[in-house]
Amino acid sequence: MLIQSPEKSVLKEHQVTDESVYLKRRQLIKQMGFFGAGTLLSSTIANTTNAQGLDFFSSAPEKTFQRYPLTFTADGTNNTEVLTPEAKVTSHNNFYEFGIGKSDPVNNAQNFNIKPWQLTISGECDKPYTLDLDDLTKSFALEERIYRLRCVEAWSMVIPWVGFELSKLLKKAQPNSRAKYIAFETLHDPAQMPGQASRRMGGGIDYPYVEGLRIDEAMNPLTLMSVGLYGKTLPAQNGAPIRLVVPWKYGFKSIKSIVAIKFVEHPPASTWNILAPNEYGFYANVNPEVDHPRWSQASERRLTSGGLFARNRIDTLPFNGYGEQVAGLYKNLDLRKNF
Ligand SMILES: Nc1nc2c(c(=O)[nH]1)N[C@H]1C(S)=C(S)[C@@H](COP(=O)(O)O)O[C@H]1N2
Ligand SMILES: [Mo]
Repeated sequence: MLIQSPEKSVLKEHQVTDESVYLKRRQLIKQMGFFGAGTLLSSTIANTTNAQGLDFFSSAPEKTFQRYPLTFTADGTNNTEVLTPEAKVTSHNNFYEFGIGKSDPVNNAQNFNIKPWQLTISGECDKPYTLDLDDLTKSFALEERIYRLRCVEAWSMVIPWVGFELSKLLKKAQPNSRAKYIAFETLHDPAQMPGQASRRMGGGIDYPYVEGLRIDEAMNPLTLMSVGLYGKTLPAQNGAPIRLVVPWKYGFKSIKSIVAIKFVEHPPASTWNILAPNEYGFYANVNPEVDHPRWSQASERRLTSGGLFARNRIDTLPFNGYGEQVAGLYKNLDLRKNF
């Protein structure tokens, strides 16, 4: 397996042009007195401190977050990435458990109760285990990584996630030789998730939402378990308390509100593949050369702070711009057949 350090994808702090939005927010939070002891960001940003008011993180043993910035776009120009404003990231969502409209999740998930939470890691491994809510942020050192998120619907965002590498969680369970794939499952709780209680609201999906990765994809250093964004606990609509982020794949692979991770021998089912196998494959690698049957994947609308009439149409990059880190995983695969 090809492993390259995430440092390879470094985009320097100052190259994220709209960081001012982010920094001003942090400054504001600081002034509001939410920050207590501990270092939130290490290097280039002046030290701010961890949020006392946000017990999710203040209880984490590792208070030093690192920034893992982006690659440049492949054309090699001095193009710079713009962070999608937090308000956009947390109000324009796909989370069909809370409704199929883009603003349904933010409107319908506000009372989502994540206590208690249990994430079980099981299947083909020697040391299955369970993480409670507190463990999700305490068990592994948290990092900040800025990743592009490219939805199969041809829009994209740039999001500063907080989380840890999935590989750390997986290795702790000591997978055995039959562990070839990882199966993920979202919480099933129709009493809390109106989209699970009504087929109309939930888009006709048979819940729980499930997803899967090959084990080498899951072990890739880019693959993140996210417990936060913009330096704070993950909002319900973004998949609280813990979700997957696979930046080189279409967004639907990045399954939210996960309760089960299982090592399995055979390719696991994935929700959108079950629903429309000719439109959504198991791999779902971002690929500008393979169109969706109903629309082009050659370009995307980047959601930024631009107004209603901002065009923000950009070319879509192979593997969403992460080819250097992940193309090797697919050397022997026909990416047209395995879309
Ligand atoms: N459980 C679950 N996970 C999900 C979805 C969903 O409907 N249910 N939508 C997916 C899709 S299509 C996308 S684009 C991303 C969106 O993540 P965001 O709302 O945090 O931007 O979540 C993915 N994870
Ligand atoms: Mo998506």
